[in-house]
Amino acid sequence: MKEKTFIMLKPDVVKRKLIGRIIQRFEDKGLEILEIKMLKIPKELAEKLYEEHRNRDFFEKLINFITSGKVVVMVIEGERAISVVRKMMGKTDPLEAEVGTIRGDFGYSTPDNLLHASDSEDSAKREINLFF
Ligand code: FUP
Repeated sequence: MKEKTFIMLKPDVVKRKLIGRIIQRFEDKGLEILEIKMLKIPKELAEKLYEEHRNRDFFEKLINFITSGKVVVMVIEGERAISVVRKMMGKTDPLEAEVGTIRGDFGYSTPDNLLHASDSEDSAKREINLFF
């Protein structure tokens, strides 16, 4: 069944000029980009996106990073897109992420771990509605 998922390329991707190479991977895989835009996220919106982490010790650092520069947000569609994109993204900590995943190939630290992608149908709906 076709699914839509929400992806955000974080400020490290924009600063490191990796936007094209990362989007290329999704297109090469056969996923379709339905929506795309670039923006600097207001603090309140960043806090909403990451509200499940509000009480974690890394929350402030995460919000500061996400609002430190422009991000690219996308809606991507494809067969089982949510889990396919999560697999392509790799584990949260790029040092743990498998080689061949985006975080495994391009990342070396957190919270600048390149991208965010929805982890369930409910979060995909919620996150798409926050940005589009
Ligand atoms: P993920 O779904 O892989 O992006 O991971 P989480 O939703 O668990 O975490 C969201 C973001 O919080 C991560 F991308 C980076 C940051 N984070 C940390 O900085 N330290 C942690 O221990 C966990 C998450």
